[in-house]
Amino acid sequence: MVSSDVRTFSEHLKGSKRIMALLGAGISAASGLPTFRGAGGLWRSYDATELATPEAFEANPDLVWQFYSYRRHMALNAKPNPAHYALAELAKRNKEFITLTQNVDGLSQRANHPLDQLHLLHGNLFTVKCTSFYCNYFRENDFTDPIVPALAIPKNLPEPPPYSDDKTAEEASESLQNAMGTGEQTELDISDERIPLAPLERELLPHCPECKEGLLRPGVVWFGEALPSHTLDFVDDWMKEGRIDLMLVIGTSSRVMPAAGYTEMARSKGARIAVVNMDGKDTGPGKLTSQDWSFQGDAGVLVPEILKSVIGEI
Ligand code: BJW
Repeated sequence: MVSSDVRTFSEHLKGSKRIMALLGAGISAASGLPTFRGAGGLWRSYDATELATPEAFEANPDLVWQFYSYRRHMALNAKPNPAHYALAELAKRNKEFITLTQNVDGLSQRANHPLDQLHLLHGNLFTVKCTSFYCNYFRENDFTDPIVPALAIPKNLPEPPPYSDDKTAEEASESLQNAMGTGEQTELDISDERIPLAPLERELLPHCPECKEGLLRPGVVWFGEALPSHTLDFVDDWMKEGRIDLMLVIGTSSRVMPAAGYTEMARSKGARIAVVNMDGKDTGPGKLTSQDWSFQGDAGVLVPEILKSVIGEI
């Protein structure tokens, strides 16, 4: 039977050198970012994974950009949580620990996770690249929000004061300006399908500054696209280098390949597996054994707790 005993896990962790972690959207749930397949996995009426395809972008670039503009905005306004900091601390103390993240939100980077030990399997929301076949333009670390004015998240403007017979148009306009200046302007939640979204003309979407023709797209890996070859090669080489002591699988439904396949590959190199997940059934493609651990609950709470014997208090 799979264990949930922190004491035996801590003993194994203290003796482990070559450790690999696979992260998924659940680690950022405690930072307020929605996952793909759980609650919040719907964006407007769309399954979030339906928008993460080249076909969706081809058919509806404005909708897909609105989805990603919203995600960029959410990620920029979120903060790393104790799980991101705990893994960053483990990486600083153990140079043989590598993390493979499927997340594109930049929260591990913002927790100062050493970058040479953090490998992005599915790209980054803050990279953009040209979609033109002939152009290789890309830009990293673009944190402009909104990336173009047309993709701004609309504000919830106060009701305009009604025109009345005793007000001129100028007076009415002035009092509207005043109301907008002083009133609380909250952002609209554009994931809510009741909020109308205007279709955007193609020319208002981000365009390539180099070839001037291609649309820019988010630098993430969509279904059917290859993961970055330098990352896959690095992971393959690292795995071949020797026995693996421990594999941490944190906040992922382990449904998406090839990422999910790393857990069983690590097992075949000797690793014992520790899963941290809100859902006790999301334990990966293989079966956990009595040598493994499953910790059910919020990664934001559990990850610092299970790593405490090595990293101390976060
Ligand atoms: C908590 C929590 C809390 C909640 N605390 N836990 C082999 C077999 C079958 C199919 C394939 C195969 N190989 C390839 C495929 C096809 C496909 C695939 O895997 N399909 C499956 C769905 C069947 N794979 C691909 O297409 C990949 N490409 C590829 O293989 O290319 C081959 C190729 C080679 C050469 C040339 C061309 C092609 C690409 C996959 C790309 C995935 N992209 C996305 C979008 C990224 C951009 C974006 O963010 O928008 O990546 S889809 C989405 O899923 C995203 C995620 O990174 C990924 C994984 O999701 P994740 O992180 O696991 O999230 P959830 O929501 O699923 O789970 C959250 C978990 O957290 C749950 O378990 C919760 O319980 C838990 N949780 N709160 C702890 N507080």
